[in-house]
Amino acid sequence: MEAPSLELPSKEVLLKLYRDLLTARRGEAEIFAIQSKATGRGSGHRGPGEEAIPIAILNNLTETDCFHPNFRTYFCHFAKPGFTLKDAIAQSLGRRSEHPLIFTPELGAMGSSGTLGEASVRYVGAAVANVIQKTGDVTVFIQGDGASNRAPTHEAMVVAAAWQLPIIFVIQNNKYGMGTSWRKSYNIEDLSVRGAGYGMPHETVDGNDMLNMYLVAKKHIDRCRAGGGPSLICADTWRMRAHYEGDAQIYRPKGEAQDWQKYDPLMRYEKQLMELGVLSQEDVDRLEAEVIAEINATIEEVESMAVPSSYEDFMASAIDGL
Ligand SMILES: Cc1ncc(C[n+]2csc(CCOP(=O)(O)OP(=O)(O)O)c2C)c(N)n1
Ligand SMILES: [Mg+2]
Repeated sequence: MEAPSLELPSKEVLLKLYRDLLTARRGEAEIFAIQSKATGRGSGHRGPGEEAIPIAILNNLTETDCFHPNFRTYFCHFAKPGFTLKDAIAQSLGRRSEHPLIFTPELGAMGSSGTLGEASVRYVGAAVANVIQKTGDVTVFIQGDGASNRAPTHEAMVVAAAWQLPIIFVIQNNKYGMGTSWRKSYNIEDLSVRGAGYGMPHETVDGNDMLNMYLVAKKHIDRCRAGGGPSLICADTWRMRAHYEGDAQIYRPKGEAQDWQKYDPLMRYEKQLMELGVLSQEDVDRLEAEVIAEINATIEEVESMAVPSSYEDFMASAIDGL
């Protein structure tokens, strides 16, 4: 693929990306603090530092496009048109949300699986349905570097390329699958080159560079929407935290995560917007206050909602729709 167009998105888009990135970072941290307090210990798979990948993609999708996130950055789903911050917070705090993130077919969330890799074939199915129904919608399927090594993913890519389906596969390469470095899992440097073997355009991008990630995602999504078929993007990032909170990370060189903080997409993007003259320090302070206020107000609203009595109750709006 050729380099993304150097044309800058409008100021409105640049600032929307910043606000979404900030909301994802602060929102996930608030939710984690509440969950830790409730359980008495930190747990969960956290993804700070990886948010620019889904945020860039979601800002290029429509309400009816299909989207599957990597589980680690699930919270970012609020940025998909049709979903809201309240949906993401309600789901994270175990309340019934209007649009369950995991399964709201009318907004392109077609379900997932705790068995990594399995969902890839499901989303190929969604792409087939979009072709048959001539919706013009595209599908973006993100998964981690570890999950991308699984057999269903390969089957999905073979079929997607053979049938030229409107689907984009994205590898969120944070360099680890649990305690195993990608160096021990792959004998290639650039994971995107696998696309050549399937017969689809492929590209590697710095997934911590918000603007470039947005431009690359836009290029592939526009191409796919115009009937150009599938492609594979490898978005490089870093897992800044443990696999799960509490994991002692004995498999990781000391200080590695701290070193990686200098590649933090939020800090980098903030600096870039300031250099472009799009953002001032006053804007940063104002947006920070606005985002925190919005998150706190939404948490308060969600915490006043009843706790579902069963899983069926929790998922009721999705199940009713079937
Ligand atoms: C088929 C399967 N094997 C193993 C697991 C256990 N498991 C959960 S998360 C994980 C690591 C996944 O790594 P990656 O896809 O790179 O995502 P990351 O955690 O880095 O975001 C593993 C092995 C699983 N859920 N499913
Ligand atoms: Mg990984």
